[in-house]
Amino acid sequence: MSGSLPSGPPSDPKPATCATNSPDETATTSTTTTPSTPEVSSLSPVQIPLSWPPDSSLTLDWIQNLIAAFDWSSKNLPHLNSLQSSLIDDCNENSKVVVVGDVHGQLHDVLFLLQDAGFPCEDRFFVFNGDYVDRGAWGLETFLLLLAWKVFLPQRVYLLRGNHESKYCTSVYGFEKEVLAKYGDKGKHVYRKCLGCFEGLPLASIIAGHVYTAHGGLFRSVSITPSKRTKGKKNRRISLNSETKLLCLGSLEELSKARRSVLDPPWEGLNLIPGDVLWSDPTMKSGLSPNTERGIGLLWGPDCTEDFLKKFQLKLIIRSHEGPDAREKRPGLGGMDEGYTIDHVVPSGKLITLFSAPDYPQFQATEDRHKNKGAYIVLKPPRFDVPEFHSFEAVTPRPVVKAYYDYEDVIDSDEELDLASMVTST
Ligand SMILES: [Mn+2]
Repeated sequence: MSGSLPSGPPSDPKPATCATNSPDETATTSTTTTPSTPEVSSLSPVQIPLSWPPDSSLTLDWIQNLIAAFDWSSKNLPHLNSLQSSLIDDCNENSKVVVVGDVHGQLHDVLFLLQDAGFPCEDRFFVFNGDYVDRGAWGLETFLLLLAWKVFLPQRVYLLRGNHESKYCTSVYGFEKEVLAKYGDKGKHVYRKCLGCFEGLPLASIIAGHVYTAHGGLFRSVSITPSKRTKGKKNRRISLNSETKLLCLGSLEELSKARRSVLDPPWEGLNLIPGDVLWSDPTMKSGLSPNTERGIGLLWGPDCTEDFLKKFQLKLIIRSHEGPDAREKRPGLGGMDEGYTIDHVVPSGKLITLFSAPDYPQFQATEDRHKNKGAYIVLKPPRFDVPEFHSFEAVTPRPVVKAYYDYEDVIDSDEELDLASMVTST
């Protein structure tokens, strides 16, 4: 990527294909895997610096080299510290869909997950549910690797947006500083390019017509209704459902019309759907209410899950966004020890929270770690609506590096969006 580097790891070619990467086909519906350090560094000779193929046609070899180069570099180079939805409807009887939750810059765990689930290929789709960067020290490598997979197999790899794919979050939780540290005088340019990518990421996906996935979850209706009292043009007022006491669930049509190209989703005004989709959380209390803990987005109850599933003939909602630290403060909802929770079970289906960063967060101020597992979900034909959970432990040891943010100060502040800071930073 920059500069010339010493020779890479020893050559030990071991070509990987879909077939050799397949997980155990006899896996039960819930498995736990204890990873050793992945063997990616021995996959092939590493070519560093990396260069974009002259004709822009990526190959499996190029991706393998990218994986090996990132893995090797993270362990051997000195650490620098200074729907809008995607409709995934071409699944067939041979397809599997792997859904992945928050990964937060934990590159080695992502490399393990890709090997354990098997690489994306003709018969294996991937839907990543956002929060690729921040907190962990390898957000840039993680995001670039996933982007490379997206470019290589655009119809098989789907990268949805998380709330951390924003200007505000990346300026507080480390990703901006990470990019500036890793790219030096080109850092600002690279960071701006990353923000441009974030703005373009889709907000949600519908898998095989049955499964809705989004980082935070459900969202409000923002349909504009003319006030009954005002018929004259002069006094014509609009009242938003969102600003009255009547918060109503939004429709997939409204989601598809929402303007997603915002550096930071607004928490007020007309364009509220992106903020809801990226920041909302489920609760056991009925109804829709403002998510006052976070300062943006909504809380929705089991009745809303049922309404949404039923109205759009869905069976499953898979969302992410809450790790073990967040779940400690959510009475009534399950803990994140296994990397997933089943939050709502209603007549039409289920709501699941999926979190794929094991032993999260990478940097913690206390010795008392959550030691949570991460998980990914595999959906299989014919209906793709019965989740098969795969839990996994963190890859150890992690390379020892310093954080790119002051984690002792902001460790809990993901709970509250600092609106004042957001105003000044945009
Ligand atoms: Mn999140």
